[in-house]
Amino acid sequence: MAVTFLADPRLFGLVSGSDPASPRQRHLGRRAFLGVVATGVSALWWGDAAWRGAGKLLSVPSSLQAALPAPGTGWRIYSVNPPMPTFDRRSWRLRIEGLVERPVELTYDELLALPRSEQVSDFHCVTGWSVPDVRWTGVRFAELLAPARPSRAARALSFVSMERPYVDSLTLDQASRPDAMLAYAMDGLPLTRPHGAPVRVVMPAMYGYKGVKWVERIVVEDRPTNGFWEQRGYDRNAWVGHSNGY
Ligand SMILES: Nc1nc2c(c(=O)[nH]1)N[C@H]1C(S)=C(S)[C@@H](COP(=O)(O)O)O[C@H]1N2
Ligand SMILES: [Mo]
Repeated sequence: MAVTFLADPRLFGLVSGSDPASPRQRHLGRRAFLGVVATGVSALWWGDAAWRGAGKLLSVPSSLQAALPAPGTGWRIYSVNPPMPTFDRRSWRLRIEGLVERPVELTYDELLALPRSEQVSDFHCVTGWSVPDVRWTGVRFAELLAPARPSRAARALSFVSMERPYVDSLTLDQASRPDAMLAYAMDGLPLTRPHGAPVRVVMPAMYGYKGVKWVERIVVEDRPTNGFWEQRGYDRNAWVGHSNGY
């Protein structure tokens, strides 16, 4: 495989800092967010004019999420429970379990040996920033799941991050979209630690919180369950432009 593990110099300096920040939210169900907004609205530290103009603004306690700008890239690095997980190529395994005939454990090299897909898609965070034309390389979920042989009752996938307690899910239909994948490279380089090394979920039609970083386990289930942000009021079906983050 052509992929080698290189540090991305654009992001290298970001790993050590961890200024906590509180992304603001608009148009979210008030009741669902009562717990979250209890700490009140804090400063929008990255100063996005579009957001200052938004009417109803809610905040998330800084203890729930750290954000770092990645200068020049358009990305902001999110993590709910710093420090970010570290990836050890030798000991890392991706486990696929749950409603399967054969639970599977893949090494990083085995993952890279699976049929590879590539795509260019836009990325949208529900807090209002986007990154156009991200080139992702990885494995389609159908290819990834085939060896585990999901049972007839299988309807959904839960993605469990090495970063506890971050988790999210997709229905099998959603995961079967031609632009959904488990990605191990971004813009031609292996995923960096801030972006979720070694693998993250890519679901361009939905907001970024569906894209679990530092994935270590995929659980096949009979129904989707609420992910980290969904337990805090965001829509599980996070369609860009058609969910409560819109
Ligand atoms: N494990 C984990 N995955 C995560 C998050 C997180 O905090 N922890 N944040 C999500 C959100 S809200 C967004 S917008 C993207 C941000 O991706 P980035 O940090 O690579 O910019 O990651 C998503 N995946
Ligand atoms: Mo996000």
